[in-house]
Amino acid sequence: MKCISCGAEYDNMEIIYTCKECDSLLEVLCHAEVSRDIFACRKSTMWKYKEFMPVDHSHIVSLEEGGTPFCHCPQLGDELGIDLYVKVEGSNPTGSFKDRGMSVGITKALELGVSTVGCASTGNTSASLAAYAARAGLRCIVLLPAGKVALGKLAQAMFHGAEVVSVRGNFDEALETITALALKGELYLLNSVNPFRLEGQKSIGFEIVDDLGWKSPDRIVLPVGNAGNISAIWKGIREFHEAGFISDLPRMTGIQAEGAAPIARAVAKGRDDIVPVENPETIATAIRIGAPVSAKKALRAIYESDGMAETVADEEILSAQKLLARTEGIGVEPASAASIAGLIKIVDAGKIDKGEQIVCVVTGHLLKDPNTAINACTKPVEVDADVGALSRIINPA
Ligand code: AN7
Repeated sequence: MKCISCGAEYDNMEIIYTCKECDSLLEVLCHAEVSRDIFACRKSTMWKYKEFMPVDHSHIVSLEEGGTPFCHCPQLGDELGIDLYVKVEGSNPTGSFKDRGMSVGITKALELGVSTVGCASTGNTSASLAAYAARAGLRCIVLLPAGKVALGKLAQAMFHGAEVVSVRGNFDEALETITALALKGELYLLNSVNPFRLEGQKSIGFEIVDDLGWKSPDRIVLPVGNAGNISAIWKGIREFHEAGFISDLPRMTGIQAEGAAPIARAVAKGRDDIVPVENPETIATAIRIGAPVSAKKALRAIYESDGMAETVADEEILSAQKLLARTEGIGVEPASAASIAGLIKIVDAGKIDKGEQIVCVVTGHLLKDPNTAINACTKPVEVDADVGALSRIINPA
């Protein structure tokens, strides 16, 4: 592992989350001498790219995550004047992209011989960690901001047997608390500050360029909360570029909710650090985060790739969520729809070229947050089981 700021290096078997010299973020160094042809005959999971997964391969903990649908979206794309693809991360085993990070993270936990894992979470991280910890037979502790976690995610964390603790406070406060516990050695922290999480999530970048026939799209657009995923995807893309598998690079475009947008605000000012948002608020509870841990890596990804960041209002998120569901049949949770909402906003503002090939990463499944989905619709009409009555309802006039 290497510090992204001062370059200090650490052994991969050391349990450490930030640099001991300067407290900055760590990344796992990864380099593989292989030909991309070896991937072709393998099963379509993220372990297809196992040479680029720097953990012990003798006891991989996997639910066959990755290999998610890569849907061309011509209806919505034509409307926007672009060539649009959507990477559907809701199709992972627990319904979000977090499974990629947890497969590597829990494999690493076994390699290190720890017995207890934990995280703070806006929901999806806890759902995923609970499932993978169950599979590995590890004790699992999750801290959730009280009253601010979507129902499906809470159900998953509880049902997979995690010890769920509701914290009076927001995600940032919960993360600070559990990090302190991890530093005391009471559990192995599997939030995305743990660089092994990002090693799994970088496979989204691998799959996108593989799906496109070893070509980079012009742009990758995704929601940004704690900022791990945008950092991970950029790391993956750069690794495949350095390996010579692709010759071009995408522009990384991060979308945040208006009420929780420290990274977008930093980019707007051209800064390379953030001012945390004290009381983040958005209907997209997954990205209701004010002090993104991986901000430094995310800003680097955006600037290095000549990308951009944008903010979207809750109403824009909800209308994009419905639009994607009703024009393309793809159901995503509100945070994921932020990528579509942001894309629409930057197209409308003329900030991107017509005809660009764009991949939106939609990070979590619609069913994660059933309450928001139901509240966005009108109540079903109730009718007796009678043909005449039903006829009058479907053909009023
Ligand atoms: C659906 O579960 O932070 O920028 O604790 O669930 O890598 O944080 C979730 C984040 C986007 C943001 N979309 O990704 C958690 C958590 C969905 C998410 C994000 C999350 P990052």
